[in-house]
Amino acid sequence: MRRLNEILPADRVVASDGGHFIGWANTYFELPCCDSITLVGTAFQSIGLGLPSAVGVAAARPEATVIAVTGDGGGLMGLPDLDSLIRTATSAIVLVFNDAAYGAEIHQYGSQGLDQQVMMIEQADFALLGQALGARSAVIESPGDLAAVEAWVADGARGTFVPDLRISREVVAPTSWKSSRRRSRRPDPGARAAQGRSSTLTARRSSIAR
Ligand SMILES: Cc1ncc(C[n+]2csc(CCOP(=O)(O)OP(=O)(O)O)c2C)c(N)n1
Ligand SMILES: [Mg+2]
Repeated sequence: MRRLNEILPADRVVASDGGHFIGWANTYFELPCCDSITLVGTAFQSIGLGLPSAVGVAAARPEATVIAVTGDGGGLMGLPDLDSLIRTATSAIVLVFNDAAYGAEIHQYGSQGLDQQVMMIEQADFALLGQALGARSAVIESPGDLAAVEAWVADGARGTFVPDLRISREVVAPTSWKSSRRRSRRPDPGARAAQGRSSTLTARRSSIAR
């Protein structure tokens, strides 16, 4: 995410689905202004709305690069609007946090002993899906693979790029219910401050030129 923050155009606006990944964009991305991010998954408590919302954001802010953030679960639910985004956006990138699972369920409920089988998703290839619909795309398995995103930005960041971010299910976000419960049992002021920073809307004014 730090590397993507460096790579992506400074004039950016984020539309985020809900899921275990929910804290990453607002933690790591510098944003031009307080209205540069919409956490639609949080607002509606429903997954699957990230991609449709990105279509609206792209229509409203055609001069900016839209950063759509979704999981593989929510991304598959909103898949028809990946097509809408690719057909209509001037500049968009779809960050798919692909852990082949409903990760939030695993970390909240699977970790308490519930059967995780129903929380798994067969690995979907969002790079292929994006390509089939007319986007540029790449499977990203390590930071070095982000060179494909750099190349898209170097070409003017036009149209839509779909980086299929193959992530580990083992990494538990500090914003997750499980880790915040653990912290509340063993208070750690430093971690609490970090959680507060990442779980609130931290769309900070930054020195990024608009
Ligand atoms: C319509 C709907 N169904 C189910 C849920 C419960 N739910 C919240 S997060 C989540 C998992 C989302 O999976 P994914 O999009 O892959 O993101 P991940 O948690 O794996 O990062 C689910 C099923 C919900 N909020 N809305
Ligand atoms: Mg997932």
